[in-house]
Amino acid sequence: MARLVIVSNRVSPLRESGPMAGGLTVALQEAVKRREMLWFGWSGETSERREPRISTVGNRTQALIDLTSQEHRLYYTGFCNNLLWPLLHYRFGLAQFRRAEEEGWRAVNRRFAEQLLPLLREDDTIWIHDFHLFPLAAYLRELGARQRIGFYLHVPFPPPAVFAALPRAAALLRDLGAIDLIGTQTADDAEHLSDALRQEGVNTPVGVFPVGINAEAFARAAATAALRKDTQRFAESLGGRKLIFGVDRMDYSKGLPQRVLGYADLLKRYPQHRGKVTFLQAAPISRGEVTQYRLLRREMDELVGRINGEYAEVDWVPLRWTTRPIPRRTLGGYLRVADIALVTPLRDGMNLVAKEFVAAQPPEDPGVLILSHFAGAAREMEGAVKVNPNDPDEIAEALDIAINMPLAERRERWRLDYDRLAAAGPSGWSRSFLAELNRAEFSTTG
Ligand code: ADQ
Repeated sequence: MARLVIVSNRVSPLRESGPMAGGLTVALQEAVKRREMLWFGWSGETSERREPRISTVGNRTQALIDLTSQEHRLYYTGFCNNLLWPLLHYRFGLAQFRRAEEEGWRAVNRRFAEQLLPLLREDDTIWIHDFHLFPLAAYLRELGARQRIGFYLHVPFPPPAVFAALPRAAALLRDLGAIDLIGTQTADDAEHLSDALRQEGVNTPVGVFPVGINAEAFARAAATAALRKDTQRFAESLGGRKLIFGVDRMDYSKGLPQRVLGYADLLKRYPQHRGKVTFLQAAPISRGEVTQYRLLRREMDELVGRINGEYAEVDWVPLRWTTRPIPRRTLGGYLRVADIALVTPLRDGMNLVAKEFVAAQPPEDPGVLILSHFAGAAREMEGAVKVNPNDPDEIAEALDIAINMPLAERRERWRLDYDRLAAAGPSGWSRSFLAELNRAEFSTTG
């Protein structure tokens, strides 16, 4: 089998097994398990060093490059986080465009291409990940790369009229013509992207490949984690109350303020639940160098303080709030202990937490998933209670329904979603993408 070359902004630690944090690396873990592969990307460090650091464990090689602090500011903080992220999540009101950042972003993509090229073999299959690296395939082709190149977009793609707000959007779309197959999370994303490409006369095929998880392995790990001392101590601290659980990167796409306001509405409109539930929201700080993220943190700190101030009893804290990351082996245990998962992004490519919650639940007494219509996962999770995440009242009503839901209905809903997750198999997503890429017409090399 040909070697697989993965290129992504960040690269997960070089380990042969064991779970890793972060949506993209979690998703890719299964893809790279047995195959010979090279993973190329940014080390996460800034320095003036140019040469990649190359290391190998078993059949996995990784090549990491440092960014200079200027590259980091223009490419990562600037163009990726201040512009593309909000734009792709339908929030162009938050997007800040600066031409110097666009140029810095292109320069880093060109540098990725130049430094990756000498590491390539003729029969490699190249798989590029996410919006950070939109123009990379075009630069690789410019330098003469003739390998098959796939691209996967982990985040949503908005309707073409929204995307057109981006200066030089047309040039970016034409760059995607260098790719042999593009994958998206949902049919909507694929349709939007295909329409935008068609308007520029670009014919790259776009297919739908929803990211999944290894449901059976996650279920086993969660069952083990639930027996650990820290999970047990946490479960005891709930004092028999129902646990509502939210866990996200601290990001404005995740709908956190609306979510805690929804919980406050529950306590106000359904006072019978006061003292009977605890809501734990974990949201580790992410992209702290971006102003919007700092503002969100302040807003959340204030909101949580106000809600607790209003509803707490001397022996009951309604809302537990932590901005510290939860170790992955513990997280599975918390997801198992939770009675309700509150997953309410305003926009999300997929959302793996929704899938992890379903996988972690005990089949004999499963909890309820409350899920935003605007997460890619909503297309697949038919058993979830769906909400419009913009409406705190609707979130409160969904919480009341979930708290009161009879066991038989919980089982029925959970079974529907778990079976679907498990049916995809441990590496269904990457396998189906790579198989399709293999079949894709090899237009670029003729
Ligand atoms: P993310 O935006 O990072 O991913 P998500 O899909 O939910 O979002 O993945 C987050 C991962 O990190 C999950 O595996 C979760 O368990 C873990 N995680 C989240 N909060 C954590 C915490 N407090 N402590 C420890 N672990 C935590 C991007 C896209 C998504 C898409 C994925 C994969 O934005 O829409 O689903 O890529 O394609």
